[in-house]
Amino acid sequence: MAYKTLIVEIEDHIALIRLNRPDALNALNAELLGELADAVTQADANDKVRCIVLTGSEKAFAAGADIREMSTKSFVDVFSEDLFTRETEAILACRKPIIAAVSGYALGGGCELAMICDFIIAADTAKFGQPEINLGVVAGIGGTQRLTRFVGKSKSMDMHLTGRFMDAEEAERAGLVSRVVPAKKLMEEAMGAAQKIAEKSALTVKAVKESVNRSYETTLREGLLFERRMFNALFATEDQTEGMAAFVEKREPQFRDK
Ligand code: DAK
Repeated sequence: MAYKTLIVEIEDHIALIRLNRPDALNALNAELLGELADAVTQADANDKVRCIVLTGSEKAFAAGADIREMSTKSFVDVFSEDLFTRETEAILACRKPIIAAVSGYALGGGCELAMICDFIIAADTAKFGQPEINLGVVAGIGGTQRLTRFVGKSKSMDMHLTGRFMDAEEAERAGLVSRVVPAKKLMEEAMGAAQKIAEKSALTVKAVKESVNRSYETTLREGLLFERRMFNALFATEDQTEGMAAFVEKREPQFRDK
């Protein structure tokens, strides 16, 4: 499907989704989020895709929800529409890994979108922030909850209450991003990480994603039980037999997703 606000390319088992509203610094409007939910759902259903990379432009991953589009809405509008909920739920439902490759601004909904992804690789030019307070609102796509879990209460409060931006170095120190690389190397690094994931067993990749995400949803005791059961269950797969045999035989494993 051709999109108006996205560029999607699928190559070597990786779906690269690029947000493409350059005139608005990739601000998230209803059209873009609808298209993004569709693109992620399609990639999840496509057997050729094993990993997804989500990126923006050099200047902006996304500068937030589209303030112009939101500015005329009433309580009744946002409550009735349940603004952005369906779209973000669709992205969260994706069982394949999604890497956010962030260059430039990731603000408000843009920062929240990056946090919805499975991990964030940042260019050294990246700037993260939750400046909704300057607009008289709070974050609305999970920012108060997810940022707090990533960076802790103190820094999350600081970001949400002052609206200040955090640079890539601080974001890495705080645990928001997994790696920081020079801007020129961002896509090479993100695609390289996606390629590595694409070489693994797709079954095990899904198991890892479910298990790590479980740590956000449940108690430690329940999470540990879930992990143990997942570990046990993988012994029913050919890929576990192959992975361990390959190690013992000192060769590369040939995973078949079985
Ligand atoms: N929305 C709409 N347009 C935006 C935009 C945004 N968030 N950010 C930038 N633009 C547009 C600018 O209006 C400008 O358009 P023109 O005037 O050229 O037509 C163009 O992009 C270039 O921006 P600037 O000229 O401002 O560029 P600068 O380099 O000078 O500044 C900046 C870059 C990122 C610092 C600045 O644009 C900025 O402060 N942008 C707004 C950042 C922001 O406040 N983001 C948070 C938005 S609020 C909810 C769901 C979601 C949310 C809330 C509730 N529910 C489900 C309940 C989320 C809220 C948000 O994200």
